[in-house]
Amino acid sequence: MLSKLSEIRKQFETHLLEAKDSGELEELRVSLFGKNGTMKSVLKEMGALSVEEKKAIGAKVNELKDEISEKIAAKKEELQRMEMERQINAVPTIDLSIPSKDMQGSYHPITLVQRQCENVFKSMGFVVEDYSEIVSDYECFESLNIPKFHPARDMQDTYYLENGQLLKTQTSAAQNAIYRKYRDALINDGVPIKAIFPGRCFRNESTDACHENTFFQMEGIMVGENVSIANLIYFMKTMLSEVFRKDIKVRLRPGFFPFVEPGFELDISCLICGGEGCPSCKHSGWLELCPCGMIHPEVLKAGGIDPEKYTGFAFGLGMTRLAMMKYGVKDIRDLNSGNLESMCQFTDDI
Ligand code: FA5
Repeated sequence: MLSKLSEIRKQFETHLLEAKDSGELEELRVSLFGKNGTMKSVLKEMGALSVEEKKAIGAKVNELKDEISEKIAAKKEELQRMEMERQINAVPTIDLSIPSKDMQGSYHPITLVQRQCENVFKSMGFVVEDYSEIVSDYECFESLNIPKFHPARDMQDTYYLENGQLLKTQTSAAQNAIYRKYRDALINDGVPIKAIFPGRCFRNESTDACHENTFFQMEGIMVGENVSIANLIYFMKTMLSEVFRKDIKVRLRPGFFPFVEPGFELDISCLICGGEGCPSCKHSGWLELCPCGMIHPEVLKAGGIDPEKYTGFAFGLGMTRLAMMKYGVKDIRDLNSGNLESMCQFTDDI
């Protein structure tokens, strides 16, 4: 019996070495442990042995069974690894630097208007700042003179995170940090703060042709001595004429935002319908594009700037709507659709 077990071991070792894939390995396993397998016949033969012999031989049989099972498992892993390597090596090398024949990339319309606005403001001495999409309640609301009970904080509008932070609802959320970053240069060296900060905003709103729950704004601020509404109007006019490069009709009307006083709404005559009224402008002929105003003294104070000495303006340009108007996109939702065919048709100077 013992010589039979050692013969089985020898045969197994040979076949194990020969197994080239998991199919052959499985065949080997079945030939040993299957219903009519070698190990089964050994167990049957053990019936004829004495009790003492059964004890001694049984231990040897179990030892061999464990040894074979372990070796099969190890071989299986090795074969699977080799198979994976074979598959990886079979993938042809792709040179990602070769331009595609079928499709040439292009900038998204929002990127185009963002770059155009950035260029205009950079040429007028503004710095471009990047800011986090996740902000605190203080940054988005409190530092902006938006009290605890203000509806903008409502769960209906704001996406709150479990840790108490939130997805910024407006690029104004960066104002406080920017004041703090540049106030020393303003106070000590008299350098006015001039910054724009484009970014993605999130609001839990139902969508329509001119509202999305994810959209882009570009905030702009200027703070210094004697900064006035005249400066604000000058920069707004320059930005719009450089971006549109044609005459467009705008209107300025009073608007309320807790962080500016006075506050204005800058509307643009709808370029989709020529001011006649259509779904893109909610049939009013006008589209709210860039609310703005003179920065509220409390907001300057929160940023560590003395409102008795310094004044400033701020604006919050709706970049997604600007892209709609500039490129004649009738429905704002198309801009987030991921439809490459329609989004790749816009080429423009940036
Ligand atoms: C604000 O977000 C203020 N933070 C703007 C501001 C900044 C005012 C500085 C004064 C001083 P409002 O919620 O109106 O304001 O949004 C500003 C612009 O963002 C709108 O005019 C519009 O163009 C765009 N916008 C707002 N909500 C959406 C939306 N759901 N989908 C697309 N664009 C939107």
